[in-house]
Amino acid sequence: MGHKNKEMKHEADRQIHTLVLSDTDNDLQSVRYALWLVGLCDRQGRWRKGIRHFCVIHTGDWLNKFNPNPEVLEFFQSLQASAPDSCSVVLLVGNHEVEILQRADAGVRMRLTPGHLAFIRRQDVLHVAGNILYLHGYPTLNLLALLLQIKQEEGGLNLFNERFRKAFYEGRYALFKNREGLEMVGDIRNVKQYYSQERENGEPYGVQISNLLQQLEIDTVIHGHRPNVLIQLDYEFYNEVPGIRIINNDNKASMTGFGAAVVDPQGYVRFINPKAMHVLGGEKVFRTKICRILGTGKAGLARRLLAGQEAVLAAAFQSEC
Ligand SMILES: [Mn+2]
Repeated sequence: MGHKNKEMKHEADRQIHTLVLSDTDNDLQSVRYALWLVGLCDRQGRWRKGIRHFCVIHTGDWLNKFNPNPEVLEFFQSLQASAPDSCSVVLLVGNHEVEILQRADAGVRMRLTPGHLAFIRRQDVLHVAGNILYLHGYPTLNLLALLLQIKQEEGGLNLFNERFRKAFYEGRYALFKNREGLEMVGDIRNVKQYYSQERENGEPYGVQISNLLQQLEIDTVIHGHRPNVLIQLDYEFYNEVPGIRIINNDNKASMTGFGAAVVDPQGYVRFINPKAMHVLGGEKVFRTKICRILGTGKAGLARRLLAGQEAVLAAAFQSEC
């Protein structure tokens, strides 16, 4: 890629707003609601006309692991396929999706067809945009060491996703069949203990992970997997993984009604949840404000909120949510 193209691509990256959903666990209602609330879709979950430069990322566990609902899978499939130009839908696999594939592989009967399972296998394990890493659970040493190796080989993220697919879905390294597979998507049993344990040189895993992330030029991790009551958790494990902002976006949306994070083109993160809505004065006001920030409001999908107003709203979001 030439220098000019690179710059243009960078420019395009910066204009993209991102909606992050997590752990919706077969619950379509909370997904449709969040998509409507930010002005991306109508009530039925169909893209509104005129939407540009938006990325929807689901950090995994879109399905229930014991009873995956084909309708839910097909909804995401169609959201992805019908995304307008300059928009995309990234569906990351969580441990639910991995476990569904494992169970199907073991011959367990479920409502998903081979076509549905093939759709899951085509989705990615992680996503990097700018200085943000999106994945289902917590970054592990294995995952980051592999990423760094690929980066040093000038392979880029596509190669990683390709490698992951081969390793897990084609069973090449047999990771798919055991616990290591789930650890790759960040499903660690005791995270605090994991980040606190020391390597042979006496350095805790968390510090090593922080170093690896910095070498990868990543300073923010957005993930789900571990439920929080009502609101998202910001600066999680900041003592254990210093210098890295880890955002846990799982606010148990299927129980609380809705939850999401919005990342603006400058990398500023806002949280959307029932508490934020309450603080800001209810659904109508909340939706209007969000849509104005995102440029998805009725007043014209092109116009953006004045800088001063945005700062006020940003402060409210930060202190309360
Ligand atoms: Mn999970």
